[in-house]
Amino acid sequence: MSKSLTSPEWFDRAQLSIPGGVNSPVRAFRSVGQSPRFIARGQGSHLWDEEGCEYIDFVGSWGPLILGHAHPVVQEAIVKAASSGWTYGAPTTGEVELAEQICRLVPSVEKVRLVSSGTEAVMTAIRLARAFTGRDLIIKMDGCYHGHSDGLLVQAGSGLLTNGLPDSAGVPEGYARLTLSCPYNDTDTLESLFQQYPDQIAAVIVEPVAANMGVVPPLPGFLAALRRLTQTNGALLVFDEVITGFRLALGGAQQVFSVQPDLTTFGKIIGGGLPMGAVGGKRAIMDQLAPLGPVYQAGTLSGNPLAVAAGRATLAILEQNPAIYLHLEQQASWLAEQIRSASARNSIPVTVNRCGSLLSLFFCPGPVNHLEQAKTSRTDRFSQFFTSMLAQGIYLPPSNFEAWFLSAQHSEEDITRTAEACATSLQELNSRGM
Ligand code: HOZ
Repeated sequence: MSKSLTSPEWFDRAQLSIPGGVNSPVRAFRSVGQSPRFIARGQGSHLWDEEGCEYIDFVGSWGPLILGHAHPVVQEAIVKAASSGWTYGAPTTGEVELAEQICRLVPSVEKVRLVSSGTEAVMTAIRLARAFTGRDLIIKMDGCYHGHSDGLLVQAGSGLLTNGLPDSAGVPEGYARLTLSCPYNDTDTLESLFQQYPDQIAAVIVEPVAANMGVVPPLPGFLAALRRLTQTNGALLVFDEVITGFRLALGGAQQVFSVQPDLTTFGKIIGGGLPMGAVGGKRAIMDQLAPLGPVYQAGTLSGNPLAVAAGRATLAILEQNPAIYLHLEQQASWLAEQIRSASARNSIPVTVNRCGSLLSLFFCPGPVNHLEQAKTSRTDRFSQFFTSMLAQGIYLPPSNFEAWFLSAQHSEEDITRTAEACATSLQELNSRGM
């Protein structure tokens, strides 16, 4: 029998056939000076790598797994759907029921189009906004990440921020010039952009809770100001709820902060961990989409039956168990408090930002309300912290600028062990004089 490979050996092998050895840059562990763990299995809140090491998982596939790994009800829904075939390129009843479910749960959404990823959802939202308003410019917030389409990589968060890239090669300059960028939580700059470009701005797109430069919640009144300024200036407001949708509440961040956008993009949780995205919003805007209207959008696997089955099962469980949100809130808030007190005990200045079950830790005194403040985090400290946490069996996102995701399966024991590991890691930083 051939000897099984370790994760580093798999990584060496992967780099021969996959650029950088990974199929998405955020998986590469580069910024934390390690090589990625190759995952063999996930169950509930835990992961096992190829070497059989067990971890408490706070990545959760970067957000979709609010119910944890291999939830039996979701698994059964996928298996049942697969037993009838898995793609037809023709409508299915499940798509209609999922669309109805989304429209019911998110009041600003009157119609929804299913696509295969958050990136696609955002591309479609921007195209719709341009067609609907007859304008070309869009405004995005520095440090927000809206997928990897041309035009949305300007001052973007996530892997670009982790790797120190201001934008991406290969995006024509003329195209990037159509994207104006504005600091998050800065209403004055936004107002002046509207003054500078009157009647030219099609949309403002924002993560209502930024979660790709670490977690940065909106300051009181920020989202309401976006709503007011877009309305006054004839632009659309697009909430990218790919991360926050169905995570902060059934109605997403827009429910939590009581601000209704014109368009919303979804991903992650709506597919229950299978590839799925969606764009939804007001009927008059959504009806611009082909085949009704002139805005073209299409996809061979859009509304894929397996993804629809996983998404419907996930949303149904969340809808039937609203206590999940309270549980997540309590677990995450307790963990955040524990990290804050461990940081004080060890004299390592840390800012823990949190919103619901999303949290992240910046190695700076804070506050962290926008990208420039996020960038003051001591990423060298984060790397040490990450390495120590991994050694203690805690699998965090391998970047200082990605959110930690809690799931409904994280037990009290998981959270207590994680808090203890954080305290140990901070103590190690202190004793190394870092
Ligand atoms: N958007 C996620 C990171 N913030 C994960 C997707 C990816 O880039 O792999």
